Amino acid sequence: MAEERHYLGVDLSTQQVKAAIVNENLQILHEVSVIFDTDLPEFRTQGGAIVDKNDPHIITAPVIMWVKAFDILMDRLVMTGADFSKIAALSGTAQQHGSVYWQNGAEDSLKNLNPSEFLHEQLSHSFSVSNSPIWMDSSTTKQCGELEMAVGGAEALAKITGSRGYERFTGSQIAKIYQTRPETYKGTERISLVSSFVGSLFLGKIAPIDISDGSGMNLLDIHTKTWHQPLLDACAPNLREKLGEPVPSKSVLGPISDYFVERYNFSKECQVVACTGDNPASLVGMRLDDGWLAVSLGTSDTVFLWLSEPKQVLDGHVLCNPVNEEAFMGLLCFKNGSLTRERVRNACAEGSWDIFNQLLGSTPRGNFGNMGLYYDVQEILPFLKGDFRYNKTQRVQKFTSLEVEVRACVEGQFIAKRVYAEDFGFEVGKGTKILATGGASQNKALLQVLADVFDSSVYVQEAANSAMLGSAYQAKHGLTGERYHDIIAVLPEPQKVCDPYPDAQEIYAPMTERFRRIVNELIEE
Ligand code: XUL
Repeated sequence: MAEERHYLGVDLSTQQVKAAIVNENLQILHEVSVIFDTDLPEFRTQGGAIVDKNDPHIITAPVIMWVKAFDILMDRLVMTGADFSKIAALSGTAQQHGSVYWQNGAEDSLKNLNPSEFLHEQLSHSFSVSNSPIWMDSSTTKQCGELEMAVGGAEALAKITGSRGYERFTGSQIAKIYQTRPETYKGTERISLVSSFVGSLFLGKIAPIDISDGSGMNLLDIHTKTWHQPLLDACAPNLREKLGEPVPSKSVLGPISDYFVERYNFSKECQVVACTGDNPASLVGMRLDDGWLAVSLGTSDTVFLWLSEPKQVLDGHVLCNPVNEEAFMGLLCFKNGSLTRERVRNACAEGSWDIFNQLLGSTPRGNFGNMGLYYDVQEILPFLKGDFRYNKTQRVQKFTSLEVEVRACVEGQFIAKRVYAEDFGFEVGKGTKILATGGASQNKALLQVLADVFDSSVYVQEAANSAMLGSAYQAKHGLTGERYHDIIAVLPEPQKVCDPYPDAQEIYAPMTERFRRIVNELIEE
């Protein structure tokens, strides 16, 4: 019967909720999605979010919209002919950092769901905060400062939790709710992350938070994998009880609730595996491993690293690794990705990628000593905005040719990634491999520069919906207890697209050092 076992993965992301059922070989059998703005227009979200009219820093999403989307999602899976009785295990993933506040008595409602009614009808009074703060919120600068102070500063907080205080992280969000709405906080039975909220719906009781998504809260000690009591105390009283104890990411939480058994014909034996954040789940979906670095080239560029040691950095995030409890993952978010590349393409290459690639190919590696940093919007890494151009010796207003500008943009973006990846302990050119994903990973000319800057071979693989698929793989991983490597071995190998040129390190090692010096000078200015 082993070949009959299927696995379900659900991803509650910012704009939509998606689900896929895979077979034992991790091939997709069914895939559906519900888009919040268009499938649930009554909630009037934009991109799944609501920006506060009076304060644009406050960004939320209606929790009951997520529940309603869940009802629709299940019905859409039914319509595709999904046979839920074959699902041996399921797991979920969600946008990181957002929080869900369960009203006193909510767990009773979850335990006693009537299978002939929708979830949203039965859970409409289960939430003490109807609009959940999500990762786009940036209204908690004050509370971030308080959390940092509680442990002796930003560096100390980063050392304990893997990140300095970030507004979107859940600890400061909970602190703000406690400070501004103490009665609401008091009336809250439990607090979930969006991922553990997904798990709770399937489990029919409040699911624990997993350690990987838990490390996006500024509350978890990533070394001991337990809550850090002084940080809990700095947020709000009795927080430990409301959060529950965190669990390893591949924990089996228990069987699916009777609601799903009776309403959708799930097997009573179907197990729920802990749900996690979308970035940890993507690491699983991209089948990242030791020695690999994944670069996602999209609207914003994201770098994922597998870390054996929790390297302390002030910029970027260290999260507990979702597949190996001993390991960690590094996460770097760069806001200026595709849109900046497109701006330079439009200015220099008549809006054509072909011309852009020809210009890139007509300049040598190292760009005759020219370097550029281009930030259309306030960049996180480094914290700069504007264009900064340098020739061999000094800062200049303009470059002498369009091709120099094109290469400066691409090299500058990739050198920045190398700098911050090195801060995480990533050693280039030591047999390390780069996995390129996202829209721009189709462009081989860009990938050649990536290979040279990192002195590493670059690979690509089909990685669409990596978080959703990662959660389906994690369901199998959790249930079977098989080694992660064995589970993912059935997936097609990533394809190598470029090797670095032999002189790559000679050229880019000094440029990386120069980039560091330039950034330090600009930041001091
Ligand atoms: C990561 C982050 C985002 C969300 C998006 O720190 O805030 O990537 O997880 O869903």
